[in-house]
Amino acid sequence: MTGMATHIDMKQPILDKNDRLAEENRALFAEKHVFVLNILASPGSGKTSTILATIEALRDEFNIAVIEGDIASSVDSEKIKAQGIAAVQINTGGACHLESDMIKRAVDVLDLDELDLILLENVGNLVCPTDFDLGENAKVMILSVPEGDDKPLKYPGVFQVSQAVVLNKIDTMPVFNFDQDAFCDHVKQLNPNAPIFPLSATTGQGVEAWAEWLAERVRAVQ
Ligand SMILES: Nc1nc2c(ncn2[C@@H]2O[C@H](COP(=O)(O)OP(=O)(O)O)[C@@H](O)[C@H]2O)c(=O)[nH]1
Ligand SMILES: [Mg+2]
Repeated sequence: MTGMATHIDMKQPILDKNDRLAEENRALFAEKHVFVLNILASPGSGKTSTILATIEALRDEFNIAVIEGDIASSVDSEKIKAQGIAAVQINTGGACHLESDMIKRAVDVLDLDELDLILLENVGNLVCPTDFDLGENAKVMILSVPEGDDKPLKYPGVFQVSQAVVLNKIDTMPVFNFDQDAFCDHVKQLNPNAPIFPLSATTGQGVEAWAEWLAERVRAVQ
């Protein structure tokens, strides 16, 4: 029997189930005319800060809710609620990404008839969330200046699946050796069509252009 190998693919059945439920989510979001943005990034890159800045830029035009994915705690959803925005916290209890059944349960507690936009903060991780379709309208990734300009070379998948790339913390550029031209070149090689939005979630610089890109897409599903 030498040379015989049995290959059991554990990943595929999980993805099949995930993709089926993602399609159900997508159909529900389309029926309710709500745009869902899946935000992928490392821990500390500024997902919550960018979500808060985006809310401030768009809350006059759209009704917005947030779904927060974390391994543990409700720290982020409390920050969102403090701004008067509906927020649902998902605790994955260890899993390094959100799956579509978690989103299905989270949107159950939101009034989709009243919403135009749901911002989804995925678990901080540049690898695991990449493979999981949640039924979202778009994936966007955030890379922050302190993480370094080489990250597209090391984590190509997340840059390839994203429809846009936010480069956050540009206010810290003077204290990090971040080569923005090299970063943009790496991103363009992986994903020529994704626009790159350099911004600072804390100073607000560059937020307007990013928010307008998103607003155009939200308007298109109304
Ligand atoms: N200087 C600077 N700090 C930022 C910026 N955005 C976020 N931060 C800080 O980075 C840390 C992590 O931000 P947070 O939004 O919680 O990141 P998350 O873990 O990706 O949700 C916090 O201390 C933020 O204040 C930015 O644009 N500039
Ligand atoms: Mg956060």
